Amino acid sequence: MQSTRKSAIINVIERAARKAARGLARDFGEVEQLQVSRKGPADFVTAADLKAEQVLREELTKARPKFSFLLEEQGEIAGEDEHNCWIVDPLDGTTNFLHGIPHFAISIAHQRDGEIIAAAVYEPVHDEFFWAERGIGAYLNDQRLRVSGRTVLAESLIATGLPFKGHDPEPRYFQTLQAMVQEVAGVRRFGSAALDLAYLAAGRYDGFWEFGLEPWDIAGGLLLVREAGGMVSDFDGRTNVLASGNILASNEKLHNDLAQLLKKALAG
Ligand code: 2AM
Ligand code: CA
Repeated sequence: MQSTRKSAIINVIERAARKAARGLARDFGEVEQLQVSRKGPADFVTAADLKAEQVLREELTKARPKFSFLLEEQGEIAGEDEHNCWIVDPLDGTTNFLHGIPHFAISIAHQRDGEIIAAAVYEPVHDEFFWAERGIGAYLNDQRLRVSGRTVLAESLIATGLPFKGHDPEPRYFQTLQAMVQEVAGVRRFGSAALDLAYLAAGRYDGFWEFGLEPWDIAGGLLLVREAGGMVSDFDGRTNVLASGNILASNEKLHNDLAQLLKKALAG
């Protein structure tokens, strides 16, 4: 298995992610106890999410004091350096976390002049640190990642995200879901877009599509997929998915078939 030495920027990202994850792991242990209380753990989880974001902001600022931020909870924070920005989701898969389901992650991406050039998605429960650097590759811990080699839709496992409460409903989503389930081996909805993309980069899933995601959900994962040899676009084939939030990602061989399937479903 090929391995590589992590660059300074990846080390910065890893240190911050691991520090924030220690707090999240402690809080995740508490969540289970709170399930039985009448109010449930909602406020507790909101506090855990905010705390993790604050740790990430502090750690990343310590290492790169001038960088700007786009944070899920605190929004945009202009730094002295407008060219370099951290795009951070402190807890992707919040609903899983809230219900005591061990499938959530921290996502951190370094964007320079609009391009994501370094990123990581860290899943603390299984200690899976997915990271990528532009032009260098994607890795899980120190193991090189490649997207799957599947070429046939009927054999492919495709991840997605369902519309959820509090978001504008996207009725066309169900047209795409209906078309997809008829053509592929299986569809999975695990509730963390960042991990969906990381798993795709690792060849566990063969494709992923979702409507209306936010930049922090996908900024880290899209570099993982691209550096693992996969393709990321919106449903019209454009590559700036951070702008639309509509995302189709897969290995190169399936991308066209999936794009056609979605196009047909959306037109129908
Ligand atoms: P979050 O956990 O950071 O909120 C899955 O569809 C994606 O949508 C996740 O990455 C998740 O990110 C986001 N999302 C926001 N609210 C959600 C909800 N109520 N249920 C499921 N996902 C939600
Ligand atoms: Ca998220």
